[in-house]
Amino acid sequence: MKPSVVTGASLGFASLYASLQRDHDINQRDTRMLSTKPVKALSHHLVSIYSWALNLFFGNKKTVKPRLISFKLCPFVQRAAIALQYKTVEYDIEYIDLANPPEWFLKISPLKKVPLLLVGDHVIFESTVINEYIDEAYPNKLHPSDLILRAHNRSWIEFGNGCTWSAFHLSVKEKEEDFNNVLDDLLNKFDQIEKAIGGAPFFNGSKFSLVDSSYAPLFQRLEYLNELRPGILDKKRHPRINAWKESLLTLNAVQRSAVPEIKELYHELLWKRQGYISQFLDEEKYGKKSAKRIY
Ligand SMILES: N[C@@H](CCC(=O)N[C@@H](CS)C(=O)NCC(=O)O)C(=O)O
Repeated sequence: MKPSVVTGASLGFASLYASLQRDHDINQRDTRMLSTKPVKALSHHLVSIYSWALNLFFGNKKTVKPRLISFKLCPFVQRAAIALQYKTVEYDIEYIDLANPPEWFLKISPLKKVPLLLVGDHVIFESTVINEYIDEAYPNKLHPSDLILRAHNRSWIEFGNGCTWSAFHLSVKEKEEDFNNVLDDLLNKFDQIEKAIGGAPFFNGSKFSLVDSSYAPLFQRLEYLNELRPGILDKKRHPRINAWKESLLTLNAVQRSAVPEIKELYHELLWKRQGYISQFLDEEKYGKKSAKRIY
């Protein structure tokens, strides 16, 4: 069902529910009013049903197709693509080159960063906010309905932001010692996540959530780094994280969330970044290094 229809239906039912609740409260407080109540209540309900039906049939049926502004290698964009894919939302995607960002992008992106989600004239930025929007706008909720569990999920998504930055630092640190310090820090963070995982195959157990969409791009990059320089993913130290990673990386929504040549592009990016890790790439394949670049 389209978001506008869902919104219309929800508004109608919410208003009907509020009206019934109000009547119930009034009836509880003042039984003297009962004689006039049924007529008033019925008219309230008819108005609610009528406005819901109007919304349903004549409301904004032309749902805007969201447009995701992306850079092919950005893990933060990929979080949004996973949420959209998992919910089977129709969306457009536009790739920009962060080494040479277009003028129109710099004008509309407040932080000059991807992802952006364009919804009509609105520009939504920051991956966690974008994913909250996607979850609220489209059916099949990914956030848990339980209030405290939802807050718990949000906390671990925030924690995952720091881990995603650690993966970035692993790709740029030039000295082995600095690389190892970042890795130690990441593995200590993983010790905490290991204890926070609530089940299998996903973070909360059987139901896929926004925590899963937040960590999958990180795990994908760590997998690539670990293939080059083993010791980043440690099954003995973090068995639950590694099982979680396996479940996520085989998921259709995750596989469709990035371009098919992502691994090759990621290797090229590592080469451009000239970090310690780039020495494990095949030098003959990439040729002479030019000046260090981040994108
Ligand atoms: N906190 C942001 C981080 C986004 C971010 O750092 N994106 C990078 C690409 S992965 C970017 O656009 N960098 C451009 C720049 O820093 O100039 C989010 O979660 O959306």
